[in-house]
This record gives sequence, structure tokens and C-alpha cells, in this order.
Amino acid sequence: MKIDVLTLFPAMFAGPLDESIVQRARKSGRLELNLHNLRDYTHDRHRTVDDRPFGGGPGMLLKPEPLFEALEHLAGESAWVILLTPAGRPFNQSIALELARKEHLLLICGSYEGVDERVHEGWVDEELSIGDYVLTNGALPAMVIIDVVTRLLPGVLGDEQSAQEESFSHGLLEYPQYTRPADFRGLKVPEVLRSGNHAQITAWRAEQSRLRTAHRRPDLLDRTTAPGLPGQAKQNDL
Ligand code: 4G3
Repeated sequence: MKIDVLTLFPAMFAGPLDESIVQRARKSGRLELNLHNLRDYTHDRHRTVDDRPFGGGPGMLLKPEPLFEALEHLAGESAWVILLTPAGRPFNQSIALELARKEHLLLICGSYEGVDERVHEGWVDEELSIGDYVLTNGALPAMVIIDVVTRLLPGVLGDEQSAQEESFSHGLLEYPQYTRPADFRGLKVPEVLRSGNHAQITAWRAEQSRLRTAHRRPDLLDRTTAPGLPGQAKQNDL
């Protein structure tokens, strides 16, 4: 997969994407990640990327010309163009699975108070939000999406099953897990996990997932509000 990122702060991306699984995916060629500075698509002496909103009000907007030029240069025929904004569709594991099937993503990191609406209309395929809070810019949301999608690419995780079997793949929270020692300062591992009875272990884990989800995230058990598994319509969508 190719991911192009359009940002005013390319230096923010050094670190998170140069470590661990994302770095391995890049080195193995499974992920091609390219960072682009929006200021490189300006032509004036001050490399201006923002301007005041028509109609007044506080703050600045990203102006359309540098964004259009950058998108004309980078998007080609293939790119699925995503704008990171607090007003976007709430990102989740199900959306990540859909994105992982695309050939080419182009992430636009919004900044300031937003982006001129003509960019949304002309270029953006999808607006996403990583949660109900406002950040100084869209770089952190872009990194979150890159991280979540990269580990779903074929061949990226060492153990292919671990991406499939983990939390959220079933739409439930993960069950409690333990490693050695069986007794740590008097805190004991549940007997069933040491029993060797795999049918019982599977049943115990399913029950723990269900209980934990009911306590912590009842919204995930509600068919009308849960994000749903990939390709599955919510009751409200029907
Ligand atoms: C306002 C995304 C702010 C409008 C971006 C971009 C949070 C998220 C911004 C806009 C952001 C999020 C930049 N803050 N919750 N800040 O995903 O288009």
C-alpha cells in the first residue's frame, strides 16, 4: 500500500512511524509512506497556506490553492483521499479493515480551524475523526490511522492470526490474559486457564469478553450503536 500524507508539520511524523511494526512494514516494502509539506505547494514569498474566513469569525482556514495543487500533483487516479477533522465519521476497526484493502491512501491533515469547503467538495472521498476532541492539527490522527491500517496489511504481523483474533475483531473487548508466574505475590491465575481443558478455556474467555464489554462498553452490545463487523449493516442503516 502507498500512503501519501499532506501536512504542515512533517517533522511530527518522525518517531512514531520510524519504530516497531510500521517501520518493519516500510522496510519490507509492504508500506510506502511519503510525507509532503503543504508549504511546498505555495508560490508567494511567505509561503502562505491560510487565510481569514469569509463572513468573519475567529481563526484561520487552509486556503484552497496550495491544497488543490498538492492534490493534483499527488492523487493521480488511484488515491482514496481522506481529510482528518473532528467533524468526520468516527474512525474504528471496521473502517480500518476497509482502508487496508485500498491501493493508495492520501491523508490531508487539517490545521487551524479547518479547510476551505471547496477542498471537501472537489477532492475529499471521506472525512474521518479519531474521537470527540480537538487537536492543534491533523498529524496525530493521521499517524493513528497509518498505525491501525498498517498492522492489517497482509504479511505485516508476524503471527497472522493475532490481528484477526484480537479485541474488536468480534466487536467485543478482549478477555483477561495472564502469563507466568501462576502465583505472583499471592495474585493467582484463574484455575481454568491452567486446566488444559481447551473447550472450557474458550467458553471462559467468551464469557469474560461478554461481561467486560457489558460493564465497560455497553454501546458495543447495542445493535443500533455498535460499529459492526466489516460489511455488516447496522440496524439503523436498514
Ligand atoms: C478543525 C482531527 C481542526 C477543523 C483534526 C481540522 C481533531 C481531529 C482541525 C479541521 C483536528 C480528530 C485539526 N483535531 N478528532 N484538528 O480526529 O478540519
